[in-house]
Amino acid sequence: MTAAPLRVGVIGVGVMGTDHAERLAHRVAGATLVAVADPDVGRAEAVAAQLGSVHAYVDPLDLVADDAVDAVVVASPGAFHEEQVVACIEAGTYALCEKPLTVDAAAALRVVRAERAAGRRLVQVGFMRRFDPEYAALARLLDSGELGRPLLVHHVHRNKNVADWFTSEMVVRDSLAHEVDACRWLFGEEVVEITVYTPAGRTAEGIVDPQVAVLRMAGGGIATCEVFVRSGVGYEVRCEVSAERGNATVGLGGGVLVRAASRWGGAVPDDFRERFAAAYDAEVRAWVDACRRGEVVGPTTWDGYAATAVCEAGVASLHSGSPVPVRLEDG
Ligand code: ISE
Repeated sequence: MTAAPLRVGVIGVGVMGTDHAERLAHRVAGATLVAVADPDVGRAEAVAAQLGSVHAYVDPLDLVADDAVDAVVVASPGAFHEEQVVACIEAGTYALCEKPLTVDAAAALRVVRAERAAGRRLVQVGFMRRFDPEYAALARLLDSGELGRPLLVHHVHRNKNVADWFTSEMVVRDSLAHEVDACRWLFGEEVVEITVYTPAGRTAEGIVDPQVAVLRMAGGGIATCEVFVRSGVGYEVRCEVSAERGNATVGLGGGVLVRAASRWGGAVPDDFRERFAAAYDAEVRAWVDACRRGEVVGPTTWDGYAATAVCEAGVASLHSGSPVPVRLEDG
């Protein structure tokens, strides 16, 4: 581990980028936020001014080229990730790329190949659930073999609401992407087929919502994933695994569950920044610590590619209503 702090730049200071910039500025030991970039120069300057002596860039590639930047968090919209992450790889700069790695599978595969050509890992993909204490405990429990082989996984993923520019395809690519990664991680296998079902005739404010995806895993396991982005309730993420010798559930917590006055329940957080605050902190801390040791940990570009490929097939299934096979290309 080097004694010097890791000098980090953040590309894209929308909701998630600003959250990461604040985290890096205030809550991650061993990291210093040195730069932000956003095409909205007013926004970049406002975040920079608020967080100390931080340089504001308009062009993200100028941030990557800055010698004072050791590592980059890529939190721009997914359509820009390929160019920005590949620029980091070519500069030999560590990157933590928010999910999805890219919007389409061909682009994700190009990122996998660019990193392979560099000859070493430089990219961590931001599937933060792997750093959530409850999910991590669930993965360890499954790894221990105590419950035997996982057979079924049931996911619930509900947002209170989403922006008016959110589309039906984004329910798959942006939201379901988390469940796809969680399934690959918990089963330890690739997804071989996806079917996306929708309640007949229901669209809400122009998008097909909720959606239910059924994933078939290479080893025969099955996952069901409800994604409901305008549930109106709050942010709810749960996962239940049925295995050969028992089952396990995470995501019911969120603090103390009260049983009183014929009522059972607790608080429901409003959004993912609150629900997964500890996971995001742990994810970014793990990334910073690894970069300072000269390593990269966590989800790989291959994980990012596989999730994107499954979601691409999911979008095809959303449109056709039929199962769509997933075929991963050799990286
Ligand atoms: C958003 O991009 C996220 O990553 C959140 O975790 C997810 O819950 C939300 O549905 C996505 O839009």
